[in-house]
Amino acid sequence: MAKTRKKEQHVAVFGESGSGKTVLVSSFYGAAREQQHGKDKLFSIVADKTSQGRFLHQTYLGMRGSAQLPIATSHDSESYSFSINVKDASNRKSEKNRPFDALRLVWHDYPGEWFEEDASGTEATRRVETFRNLLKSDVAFILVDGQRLLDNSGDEERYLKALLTNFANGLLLIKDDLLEDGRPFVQFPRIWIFALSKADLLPDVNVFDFRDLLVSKASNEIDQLEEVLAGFVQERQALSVGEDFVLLSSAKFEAGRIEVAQRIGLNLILPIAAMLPFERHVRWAKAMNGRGKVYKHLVDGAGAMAGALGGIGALANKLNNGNNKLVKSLGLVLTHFGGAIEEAAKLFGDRLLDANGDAVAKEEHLRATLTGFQMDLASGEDDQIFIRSDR
Ligand SMILES: Nc1nc2c(ncn2[C@@H]2O[C@H](COP(=O)(O)OP(=O)(O)O)[C@@H](O)[C@H]2O)c(=O)[nH]1
Ligand SMILES: [Mg+2]
Repeated sequence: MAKTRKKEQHVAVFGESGSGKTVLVSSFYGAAREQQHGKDKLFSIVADKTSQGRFLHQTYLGMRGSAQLPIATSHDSESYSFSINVKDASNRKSEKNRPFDALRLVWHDYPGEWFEEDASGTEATRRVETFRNLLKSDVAFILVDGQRLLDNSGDEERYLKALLTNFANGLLLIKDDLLEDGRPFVQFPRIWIFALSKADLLPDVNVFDFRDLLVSKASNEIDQLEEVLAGFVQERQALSVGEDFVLLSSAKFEAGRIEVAQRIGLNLILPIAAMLPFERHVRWAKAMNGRGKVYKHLVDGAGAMAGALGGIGALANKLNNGNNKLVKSLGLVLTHFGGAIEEAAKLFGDRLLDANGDAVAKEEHLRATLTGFQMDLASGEDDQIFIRSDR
């Protein structure tokens, strides 16, 4: 059997202890387990480590069956790896030219205590090591705890300012250890999304209200955070901090009951991880004057995705089939295939529906999955649970 080639997407989830990180990943995985037998499901989500998968599934079932909450595991950073396997087509030919066969989502949790408490010795070393994983992520979520907003109702700035300031300070503290010889990174999360966790507690708040709350109560702190993050990257114009927003709720929590079927925004996590960097990177690369390392980095991933979306045909697929010998010429990809990559990154409306329908009809399951993700993002926007930056 041919080896499955996976395109890896890492995401980082930052949140204070109790802000909902463990419940979120459990609910994400548990929901995937419940849906995997659907006949028209194009893909399945499987934990790469079976014991970890069982733990998440068990946590989910505990919530579903007996309203049991996961045991708090503060202070530990966890990484979870999931394979998103696309269903085999009955007609294998339809999948022959795809640049990759499956996706892998690697989900890194970063506990907020890391930003509130100083560490020293081996603990400090361990933290820096764990933060190195962060560098692989394109997208980072900063969780804003809906419960804490409720607790500070009318005075939300107290919580928001503290949250963002701690976070920015924590990043500054490890900056020197993280940056080798002080040189900013080419690869580092460049999309920082504010996510309202436990959104079920604030049923009247849509994503625009959430954004407006952050901007009106904590815009200085957002600016500061952006400044700090800009200090980590080369080409700071290729950075979005607090321009994308999403509402998340892992379940509806009531006294003695947890309605796991009532979720908000969890179905957007995978589309955000897979598709948001693609369209953003293409836009940034296009706006760049130079053709330096950052440009190459951005275009590298984008080319493969555009190929999978069927945007640029077999030649570009060859360029991007993971054959690094050819990566050198990737800088040329945007120049030569620029229009087509951009098209693929900007598919929306009727054209997106058509592309998805076409992929489904031809049993191009990877393309159908990815265009489906783009449709999910569009629905998220329509439903006012997701705002995507238009810069
Ligand atoms: N209302 C509501 N409560 C949640 C949600 N997610 C988590 N919680 C509550 O927050 C607590 C802490 O969640 P947990 O995932 O353990 O937080 P972590 O410390 O960030 O991993 C849980 O025990 C739940 O009571 C949610 O989506 N909605
Ligand atoms: Mg936890």
